[in-house]
Amino acid sequence: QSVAVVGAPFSRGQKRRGVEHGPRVIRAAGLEERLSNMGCNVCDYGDLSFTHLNIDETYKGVHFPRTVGLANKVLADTVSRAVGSGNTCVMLGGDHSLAIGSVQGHSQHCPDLCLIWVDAHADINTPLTSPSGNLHGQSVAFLLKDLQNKIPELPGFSWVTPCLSASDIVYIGLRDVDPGEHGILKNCGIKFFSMRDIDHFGIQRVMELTFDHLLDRKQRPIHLSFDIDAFDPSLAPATGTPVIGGLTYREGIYITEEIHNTGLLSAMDLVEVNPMLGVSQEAVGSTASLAVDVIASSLGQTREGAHVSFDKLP
Ligand code: DIR
Ligand code: MN
Ligand code: MN
Ligand code: MN
Repeated sequence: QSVAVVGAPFSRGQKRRGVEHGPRVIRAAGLEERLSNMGCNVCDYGDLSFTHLNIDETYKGVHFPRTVGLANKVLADTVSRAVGSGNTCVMLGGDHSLAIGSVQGHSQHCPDLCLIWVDAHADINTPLTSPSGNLHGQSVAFLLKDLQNKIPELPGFSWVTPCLSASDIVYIGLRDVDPGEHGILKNCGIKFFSMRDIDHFGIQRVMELTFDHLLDRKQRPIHLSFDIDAFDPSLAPATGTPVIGGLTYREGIYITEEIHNTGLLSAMDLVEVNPMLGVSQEAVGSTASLAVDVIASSLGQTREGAHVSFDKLP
């Protein structure tokens, strides 16, 4: 299979610098060699260059709306091109506001896509419910048709057209949800599996229920948006908003193995790796290497092993 890697060194969707170096450390952890060794045909789109506008005043409490809007437009065009050329697109963030452009660009070629959002956070605040004003905590709100009458028009966002219905989304791993977000999830009837639900059902049942919800009526392309802070901070320390009590390594990899096994993964994001927040070189290295494992597993690396045909054995 053909895989496009798109680096998105961008951090204005939140306040901590450093997450713009995510693509560099994920590449340095050996991403492309891993994918090539698995038999993927890797097409590297390089790192996008984003414009940081000098004048970008906070608007209705939202920080850097024009800069975030413009960066996401550039990303959307690139993801659209990558998917349109027949690739599975892998976007390396950068902060999670980049999912706006990634999902939007993906939906240009796959209008019936569904979204699996693996994260400690729901990222579904509107500009008016956001406690922080950070756009990385609002990405899903801009993509949801059901929420448009609750969202003020932001400068830089006029090109965004919401492409998802509430029933097209499943969350996995939630454990830090703001009151406004919880109201939106409940009110729109969005399917979510919090860490408590994973404790209750087990990850195997959670994945069955996820696919029942998204794929029961028809097969459709999957967009996986994976925030590294879904993992427990002991596994992914180098990230901006760690929350105790996260996914184990085995739960995280089970999620991506199951997504691969559907054969429907069409684009994915791996976001919020911030090498400036690791307390040591090892902390950064293990977080980046975990990111590589998540991507490789999403694209077909298995724990049970793989083989070439038996008659080619020496
Ligand atoms: C919080 C934090 N819900 C916010 N969100 C984060 O700012 O809206 N998302 N950290 O990854
Ligand atoms: Mn997130
Ligand atoms: Mn998060
Ligand atoms: Mn396969």
